[in-house]
This record gives sequence, C-alpha cells and structure tokens, in this order.
Amino acid sequence: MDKLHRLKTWIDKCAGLCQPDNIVWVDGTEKQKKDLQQKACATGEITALNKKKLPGCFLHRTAVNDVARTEHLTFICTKNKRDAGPTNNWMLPKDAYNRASEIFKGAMKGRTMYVIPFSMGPVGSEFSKIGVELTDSIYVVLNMLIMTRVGNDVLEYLKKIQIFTKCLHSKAELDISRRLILHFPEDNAIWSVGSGYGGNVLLGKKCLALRIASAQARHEGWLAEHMLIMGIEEPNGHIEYIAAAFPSACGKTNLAMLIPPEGLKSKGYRIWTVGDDIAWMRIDSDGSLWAINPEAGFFGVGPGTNYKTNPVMMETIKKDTIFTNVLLTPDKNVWWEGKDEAPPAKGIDWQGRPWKPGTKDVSGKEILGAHPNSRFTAPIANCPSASFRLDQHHGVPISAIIFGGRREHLAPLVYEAFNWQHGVFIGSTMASERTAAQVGKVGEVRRDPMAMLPFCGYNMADYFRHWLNFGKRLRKPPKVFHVNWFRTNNKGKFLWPGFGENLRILEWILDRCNNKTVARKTAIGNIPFVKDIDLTGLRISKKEMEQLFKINKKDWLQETNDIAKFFLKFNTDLPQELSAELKNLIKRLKSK
Ligand code: OXD
Ligand code: MN
Repeated sequence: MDKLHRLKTWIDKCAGLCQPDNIVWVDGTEKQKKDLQQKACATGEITALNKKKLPGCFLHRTAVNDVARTEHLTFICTKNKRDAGPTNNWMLPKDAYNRASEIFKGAMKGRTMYVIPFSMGPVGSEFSKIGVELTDSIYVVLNMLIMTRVGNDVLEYLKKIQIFTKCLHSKAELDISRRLILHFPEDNAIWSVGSGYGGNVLLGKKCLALRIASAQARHEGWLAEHMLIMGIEEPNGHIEYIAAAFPSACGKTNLAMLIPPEGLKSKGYRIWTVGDDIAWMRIDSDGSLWAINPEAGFFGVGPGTNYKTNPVMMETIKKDTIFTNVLLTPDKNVWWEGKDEAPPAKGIDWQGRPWKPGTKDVSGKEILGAHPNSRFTAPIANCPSASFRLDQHHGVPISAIIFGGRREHLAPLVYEAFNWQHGVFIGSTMASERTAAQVGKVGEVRRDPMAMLPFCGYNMADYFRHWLNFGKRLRKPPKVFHVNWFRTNNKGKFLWPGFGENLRILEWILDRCNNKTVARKTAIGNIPFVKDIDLTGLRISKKEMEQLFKINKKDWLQETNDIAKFFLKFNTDLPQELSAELKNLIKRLKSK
C-alpha cells in the first residue's frame, strides 16, 4: 500500500473543496525555491530587493486590513465548550467546518495548491511534530521554507509515523469579513482562510507549534511554550540555557541574542541563540528539563530593530530574508521607523504609495513608511549567535525559567519563586501594562499567563493544572524567576538600561541556580542583595538600584485583588494550589 495514502486522501478531499487548477508538492530544493521566487516576482506577489545590498531578499505587501493576528477571528473548536476554556473563542467543530467550507469552496480556482510537508523541530527527533500545509500563496510557501524544515525527508519520516497536523490555508478573497483561523485539536487540524498575514497563515508557528501543540503536550506530558531559549557560555566553555516567556513586544527577540555589555566583557561571556519565540520542553530520563526550538527561522518585527537594540539580528537579515510591509527605498533597499539610518528622501510606503518623510494624512497625522507590525522572515542559520545545538535531536538542558512583564511601578527588576508551585503562580498571574503602541487605555493591566493567553489551545485552568503536575515529575526542576526591565522613576524614565545590560541579571539568576549566591526573602519571592549584581561599568546610583528592588506592599495588595478577579474567570476549574498561593501571598504581604 502507498504509505502516503492518508495524506493523499486528505489532499484530494481539500482539492475537491478548494478546486485549484493544479497541485504542486514542495520538495525543499534550492531549484524549486528559486523557481517559486521568480514566479512570485512575475505576478508582483513579491519584489526582488537590491542584489548587492540584500542578496536573496524580497519584499511583500499584505492587504491593508491584514497586518496582524486577528485574535477575534481565531477559534478553538472542540466538542465541549469547556475544553476551550474562558480565555478562548470557541466554535463547535461541525459549525466551524461548515462556516469555513463556504469560504474555502472554489477559493483556489485559477490558482495552484502547494503541498508543504514540514517538520517542527529536527526531522525524526522525539520532540518534533510533522505538519502538512496546503496553501494557494507562494508567499506562504517561501516563508514556510524559512520558518520550518521542509522537504522529502519529512515525507519519508511521515511514511514511518503516519501522524501529521492537517493544515489548510487559502487567501480566498482576503476579505476580513470572511476570515477565520480555526483550530481542531481533537482532529489535529488547522483551517485558516481569508488572511495572508504571517501569524495567521504560517500554520507551523502560532497555530501548530503553540495552539495545537499545547493541547497535544498536555496529553503527552510535555510543554509547548511561548518562550525564547538562549545559552550563556562562561569562559571555561560551560554553557547554561534558560527559557523565558514575555508577552508579545516585550523584547524576547532582543534578549535571545543580546551582546554582553562593555563592563562584563572581561568575563568573556558568549551568548548562543536557540530560539526567540517558541520552546518545546520535555522531561529527560534523568528527570531534568530539556528543550528545543521547533522553528528554523525568525519572524521578527522591523520597527525598533537597529544596530543599537539588536545588532545580531541586523546582521542576520542581510540576506535570504523576506520583508513584509516595510518601506521600499529607490535603490531597492528597505527602511522602517527606528532603523539606524535617517529616513530616505523618498520611497514607497508599506501600502505601495509614494512616500516622503513627514507625509501627513487628511487628519494631519504622520503617515508611517513601514507598518508598526512590519516583519522580516530570516533563517536562524544566518544568525551569528545561532546555537550549534539547533539540529541536535536532544535539545538543550534548561537551568531556569523566566517570566516577565512590563510594569512601571509594581514588580522589582528580578525575583525568584520559592519553588515550582509558586513559580507556576507567578507565571499564571503574569501581566503587562498597555503602552501607547497598543490599542486601549494606556497603563491598563492585561493578564497574560505564561505569555500564552492568545496561544493556549485548551482550557487555561487545565493548562495551569498541567504545569503543576509537570513539576511533580521533574526530579531537578529548574528555578523560576520573574523579571521586569520596565520599571520607571517618578519622572517616567526607565530605571534600568535594559538590552545587553540584562545579562547582569541573568548572571545572578544562574548564580542562584548553581547555589553560588544567597538571596533575600520577601513577601513576593527571593530578591538579590544589590552587592551580588555585577554592576561594573554601569552608571547607576545606589538609590536607583534600591528603587528597582522596592516592594510596595500597598500596591501588591491591590495587585492581589486584581489577580483574584482574574482567577474568578476560571471558576471552580482553577487548581486550588493557585488559590492557596494567592492566599499565602496576601498573608505574607499583611504580616510585618
Ligand atoms: C509574535 C507574537 O508574532 O507573539 O511572535 O505576536
Ligand atoms: Mn510570539
């Protein structure tokens, strides 16, 4: 029997629905990639950039109303509503398939359907999962070739294991009123229609590697997390790895490839980037935690990325990169707000219109050259700090888990959980304050447990329970920490310089993991003695350091009220360990 029979039957069924003119299998070869690039250039789907300055790079523009993930059109489709939980949009699978079928019907007429077999993680690793995406977008194919491992070796492996996530995508009419991003964890399937934006259509990323994988991980006893993974190498060659979760736009990518600050240069640290967005973590036979990055590329945000904030990324995106919704300069280079060089005298903006610095719209508002969520897709292999262990089937051992948020006044620069359960509580109550860059009231607190609020593919109360149970199986649980790089003084100025200087805090975290330093117990967790943080070469006053670690009990008690309100969402499903942690925190805050 044909060992790809199941796959081919499914493709036939999808082709019957979408009615493409023809079907092309993507084999991962350079030749096919080049042919597809040419074809997409010919239709205007992508534009080739300056071959000298940006070899192998292209520009793509999405539809104007299709520039970010559309959380309100994203659904978890399970037989029981309870299984999607109170933080997800839910639809009955039958209804979801019916509604989407109406849009998929005939959507690929006159188009080609591409079949992309891909592996999240090294092909054949214990950690990895296979998916097959069907799409009518060459842009999606070219991005998937960067973000995942694609090719015939995946098909060979699939013949052996027979299990894959069925990912169906069509741009259809790119009509927001006919857009749906549907996840069927019970069927191991994803249907995405009506969008061409990366987070909605590169189905290996948020859809498979987080939403579907988190549900699988629960049943199979592992963790699929919205975390960066980085290695910190000491001069003696010893490398320790950490995994860290921050809500979107809190600097995960920058941290994953930081450059050690001048003052710590003499210590000879070297940073290894394993991943900037997603971590799959398992318990090894020795009871410790190991992780892989299931992706093979970065899908990063342009604006704000420059040689000061992230020089390593600037080097990474010099070749083989797809830019989306950035400004095109007359010499076919790219530019975005916050890039190093001054804006070009003229260019074509992200919407394809002629642009000059200072151009204003009818209401007098400045028109941006690049969309604030404009992106680059680049292979991790081009990253100067890429870890040499990226393709190792075993992944890397994790010494510490770090949660973080953006809090102006509340959270200290760093604190350590008392134990795993307390760490889960800290992760489950993670929050960020809205900045002017986001829609909504500035300063408003948005709870984003483990940075997974938009990405958890099942009931978040069960997710918390899974984390708690997972910890019980770890014989050597990593220590859990919380960081806040964003505390400000009473003039609203950041107290901590951030970026490469964050290594000073990671150094303390690793010292704690290796029992090399003691900490001070407080009501919220263990915090450093300031003398234990190496501040060599950093101009920061004693007073500022004290402010960074100040714990205002009144504010924290207010925070506990907010946490209690948030926990109410989960009703009686909330693990009682978390309510107990909240009670204990209140008790500690109230005691002198
Ligand atoms: C991302 C996100 O694009 O988290 O990685 O929004
Ligand atoms: Mn992300």
